[in-house]
Amino acid sequence: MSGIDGVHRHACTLCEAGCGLTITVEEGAVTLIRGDRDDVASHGYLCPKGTALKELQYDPDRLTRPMVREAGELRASDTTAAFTRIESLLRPIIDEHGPDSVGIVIGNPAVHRTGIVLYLLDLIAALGSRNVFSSASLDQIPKQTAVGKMFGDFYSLPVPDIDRTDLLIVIGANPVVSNGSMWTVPDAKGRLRALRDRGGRLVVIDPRRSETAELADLHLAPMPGSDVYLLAAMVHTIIAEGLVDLGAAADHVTGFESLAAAVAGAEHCAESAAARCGIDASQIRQLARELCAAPSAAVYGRMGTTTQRHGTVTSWLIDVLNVISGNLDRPGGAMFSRPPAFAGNTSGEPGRGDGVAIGRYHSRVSGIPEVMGQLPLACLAEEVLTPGPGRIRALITIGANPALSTPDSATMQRALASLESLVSLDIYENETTRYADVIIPGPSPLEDAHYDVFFSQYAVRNTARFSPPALPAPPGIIDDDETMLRLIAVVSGAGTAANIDALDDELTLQLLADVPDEHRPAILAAVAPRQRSMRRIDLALRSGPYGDGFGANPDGLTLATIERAPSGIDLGPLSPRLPEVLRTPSGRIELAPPALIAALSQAATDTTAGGEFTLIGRRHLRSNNSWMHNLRVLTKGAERCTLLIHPADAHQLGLADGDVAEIISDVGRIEAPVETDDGMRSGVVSLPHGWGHDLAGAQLQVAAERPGINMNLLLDATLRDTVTGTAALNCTPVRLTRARRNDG
Ligand SMILES: Nc1nc2c(c(=O)[nH]1)N[C@H]1C(S)=C(S)[C@@H](COP(=O)(O)OP(=O)(O)OC[C@H]3O[C@@H](n4cnc5c(=O)[nH]c(N)nc54)[C@H](O)[C@@H]3O)O[C@H]1N2
Ligand SMILES: Nc1nc2c(c(=O)[nH]1)N[C@H]1C(S)=C(S)[C@@H](COP(=O)(O)OP(=O)(O)OC[C@H]3O[C@@H](n4cnc5c(=O)[nH]c(N)nc54)[C@H](O)[C@@H]3O)O[C@H]1N2
Ligand code: SF4
Ligand SMILES: [Mo]
Repeated sequence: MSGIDGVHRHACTLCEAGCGLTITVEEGAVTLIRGDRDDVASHGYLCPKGTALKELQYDPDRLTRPMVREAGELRASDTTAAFTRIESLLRPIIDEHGPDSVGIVIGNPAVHRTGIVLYLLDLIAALGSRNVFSSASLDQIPKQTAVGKMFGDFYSLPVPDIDRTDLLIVIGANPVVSNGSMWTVPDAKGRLRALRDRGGRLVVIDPRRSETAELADLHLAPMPGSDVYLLAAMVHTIIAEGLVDLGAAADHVTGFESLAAAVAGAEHCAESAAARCGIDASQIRQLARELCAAPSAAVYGRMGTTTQRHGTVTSWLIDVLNVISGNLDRPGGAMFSRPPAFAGNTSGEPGRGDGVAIGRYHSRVSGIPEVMGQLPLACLAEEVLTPGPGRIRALITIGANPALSTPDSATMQRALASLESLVSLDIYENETTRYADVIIPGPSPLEDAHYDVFFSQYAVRNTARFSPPALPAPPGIIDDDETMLRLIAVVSGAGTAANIDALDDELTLQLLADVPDEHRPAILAAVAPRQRSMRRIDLALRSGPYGDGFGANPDGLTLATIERAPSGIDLGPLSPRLPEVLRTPSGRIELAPPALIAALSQAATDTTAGGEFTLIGRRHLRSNNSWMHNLRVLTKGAERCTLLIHPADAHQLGLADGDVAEIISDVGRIEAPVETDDGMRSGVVSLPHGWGHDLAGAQLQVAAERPGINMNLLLDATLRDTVTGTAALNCTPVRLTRARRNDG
């Protein structure tokens, strides 16, 4: 027996769905992980990655001590020595070359770690560097920019009300595999099936017949990168045919005339789009009419639409369609969540705000505008490798693996190797952290307390849930919030000896800057029993839209109330939020932001030539970006890092299943096994990302057995979204040849 034996409830923090888990611990060890049937959001669903948290917990390669480089080798060390080293590495660089000489790279897992997320802005402010990069700029910043301009907040993103909709149009997303992104929708597959069972329709627009398209009533396969034309033609059709119905948005919209003028031209009619997309004009028109005729409908787009040369414009047109078909903010349409904490659109003056600004500064080498205080990750390597004042000399990576995740990874790896110092918060010694001088590992997902700061903002139902740690962390590990506070102390010059509790008090007071002086003592007293992240969660919940207002609303939420409900508290279905959700200076939905109108006309004249084939990406249910390949329970079975190609294309090239193809782009060449798939659009090929675990120095025993190949070696880091500079990951021109025959 052990004191931790029993059944614990905890959120899975591996992806945005955040499924509720039950974790059985016997004799101090995890014996079983299942879906929590009582969970208010996921109702017992979990995917194979959730169960694999058990293998992650006991993975011998997972770091359980800080690592510090000594005599050229990373060796297990302790927290004091690690921070002393970090100070001696970073402070002299900051003192001599200024804060911009140290960059921060925030990766995907970081946004799932509460203790990291809640202190990121403090770390960035303490360092004072403009060179902040995150996986958001390999991913979603085009969408955030579009909604920011339309609704006034980068996080005000309408999501399909999937459980009530009559028609769902999914563009460039594969929620059956991804379980939703910027759309918190655990068990997306079950919900899509339920939609069809109740007579609703699912339309999927994707160059590949994805796992989601397999479930659809209609699958349209456009050329990659052509969605902007397809969507503009739908807007054109709806306006030209007099089908516009602004619905709930009618009294809250501005810019309709400019929008109508921008799409009126012949270049945006269905015939023009058909030629560029490779889809019949009649199908484009039909879909536009269907969208307007449905009792309720929602249009949703993700990676396939954001990581494109016209990603921001495409993302904007998706919500334009939601608005002009009368589906914004109506049940069954595209609705705004009302999360219990941390949302910009539930604080400040309802219905009006400062809006968003982008381009407050620009990247040094390519002059790319800042968005949300970040620069595109696709610009990181050039910022390290290009000499001159302001060059990045040192990096702090936080749950990020740019060596595999960024386009043109060969150049990225060269950049990492050339750094004067690299400090990594990470749980593995892998392709990126093998270059590190210091690695600070945090607790495993099951050893960590969790509150979902970001993804509750895009949820299909409003809920509140908190997970205390299910397991104790190893003795050599400190909580992520302590790591962040110590790092803040070091980069700000306060030093390793600083009192981090006093520092935390000071930073917490800054969070209350808008609160009148006379109210602060009572608020601080109310949350005083809590420390660090827990105090911030309590503060946010209590001042949030369902909060107890520190006593003003005694039945309202506090951290204590959600602690008493380990499977979460249901706060109800999505409900209309117009106009109070808006934070634009006009107090209206900006249907035609000038920068997006200009970018649309730029898209219309884009003549960028394609290649022989266009390479796109894909994900698999048993894989999670670049880092879960060290868990045999997930990687066993058929080879997944394969090149998907239409059988007719393969035949023409003399390629058969199992042959090895050489794939050549302007940037690199790689070899990958061929898998024919009649669900691929002809002329388009697909590879998954996050593979290539054969690099010397990485300590990933299992992953190295089946390393796969890194598709990012082929991608051009200068292929970027026209508005935000976000990497265009899904449209690389490539050539193919047969490298080797399948010899069995
Ligand atoms: N070609 C192509 N490239 C892509 C994509 C694509 O579709 N195609 N997708 C892009 C997208 S959307 C994203 S979000 C990025 C993701 O890429 P990254 O942001 O690099 O994220 P991951 O690959 O998920 O993992 C990054 C690191 O986090 C570490 N890690 C895991 N768990 C923890 C933890 O609990 N604590 C800490 N401190 N570290 C942890 C892992 O060991 C790993 O080193 O990749 C992008 N790259
Ligand atoms: N199992 C699993 N789940 C994950 C992840 C994972 O690695 N594994 N990663 C997580 C992360 S970080 C993210 S950001 C999300 C991503 O979530 P999604 O966006 O749902 O996932 P993707 O698989 O990238 O889906 C993109 C789809 O776009 C299609 N596509 C590519 N180019 C185009 C195009 O030009 N036009 C159109 N219309 N479609 C195109 C691709 O064929 C693919 O089916 O998933 C998250 N969930
Ligand atoms: S879908 Fe899978 S990985 Fe994502 S939260 Fe649920 S169990 Fe975890
Ligand atoms: Mo992502």
